[in-house]
Amino acid sequence: MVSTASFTTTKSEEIFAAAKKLMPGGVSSPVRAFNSVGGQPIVFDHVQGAYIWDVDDNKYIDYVGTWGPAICGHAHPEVIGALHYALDKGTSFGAPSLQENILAEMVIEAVPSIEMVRFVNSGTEACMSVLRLMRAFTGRDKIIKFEGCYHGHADMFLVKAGSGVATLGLPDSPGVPKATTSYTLTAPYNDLEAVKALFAENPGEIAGIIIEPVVGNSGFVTPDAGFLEGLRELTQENGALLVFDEVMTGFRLAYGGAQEKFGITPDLTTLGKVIGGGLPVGAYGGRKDIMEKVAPAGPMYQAGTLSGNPLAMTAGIKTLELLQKPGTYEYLNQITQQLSEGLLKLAQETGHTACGGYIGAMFGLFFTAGPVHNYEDAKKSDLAKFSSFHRGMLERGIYLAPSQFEAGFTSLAHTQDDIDRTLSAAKEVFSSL
Ligand code: KE4
Repeated sequence: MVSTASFTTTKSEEIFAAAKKLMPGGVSSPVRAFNSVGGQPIVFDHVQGAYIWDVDDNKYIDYVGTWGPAICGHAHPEVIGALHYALDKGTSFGAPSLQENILAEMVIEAVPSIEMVRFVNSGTEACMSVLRLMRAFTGRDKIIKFEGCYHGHADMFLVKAGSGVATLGLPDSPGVPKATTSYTLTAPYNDLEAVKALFAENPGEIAGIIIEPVVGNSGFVTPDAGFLEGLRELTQENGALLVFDEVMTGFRLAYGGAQEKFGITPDLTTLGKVIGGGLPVGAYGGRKDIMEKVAPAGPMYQAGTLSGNPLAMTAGIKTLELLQKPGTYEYLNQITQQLSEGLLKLAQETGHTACGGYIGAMFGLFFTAGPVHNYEDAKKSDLAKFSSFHRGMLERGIYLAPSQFEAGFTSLAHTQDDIDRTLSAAKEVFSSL
């Protein structure tokens, strides 16, 4: 156990101070700046398995996992080994490669809705491309998203978005023309009546719905019974498409993602994070009749210099091979259940009001009685207490997502001892709050 007295972040402070002069907020992505939890962001030196070492040589048990990709553990020797081999053959071709076929076959075989797939370089790119495809296929312009869900930073999604937008308390983002978001309709998560009303108010104009089937960007929020099924029926009744944004849940809740877990088949799915094994990959895929609209098979244009690059494909292939091993999701579910239920039990035993849960290798905790059904509920939780909890855990060598509006991630590298150590740190912190 790290002793809080010895916890120093001198080098992190120096490096981060310099970073702020070079890059906006000192980061390459806003949530990393710790703005919502306060205190000194940790500058990483290296990662391995379930662990992080910072530039001051503090070691942490990591529950962010670079926001999802590290589900097999950081720097998995088999992924690194495969990359060394691939590196000697070049870093990018800008031309077809066998690796793209292999990863495409694995994704198609794994994800129930995907008959054909296109690789891109991020979840944002996957979501913005799938939005264009929804519109191209239906000939309609309007879409429905849910408050507190995050589908990357493309203009049309920056409406009541979650993740870093929520973390920074941004109403939305400047620089996004009203015209761009005028076709983006929103509803509260888990509110089927609100969605029905939107279809009634916009007959024949809604291309489809895009949703996080389990939300990780308002904190961890699960769909109420019947909600996803209701969306599937509503979209079919209205000639609209249903898109599951599984950038976060894909290969994390089950090998076939949330759609396998819940038995709902969307028309299109977006992926990212895990399928890149830590290198930049996003993907969108689904029904063949829809995907064949995508250039050059069809007229809907989307392109990318580094899309499908052999290094990222290699890391993705090896990662999915590792996830295919028998017992993977039973293990992930078991350790995540122990962690999630252990945190809730300790919070309540130490007099804190808390709620939360887990599915597969994803979990969340709110300081409120709950249940948290949507973003409005999440915002009512005790954000100040979350910040103190985050800081206390960090000082004890436990690295949690630096925002209440994010989810936590476990990996195959987390051991029983890691979970036990995390819970004993949490007991100390809860008792100190
Ligand atoms: P990227 O462009 O960051 O690869 O993916 C965007 C995205 C799309 N859809 C969902 C459901 C997502 O969770 C994300 C990105 N997730 C955030 C964490 N909540 C990435 C971390 C960050 O923004 O720094």
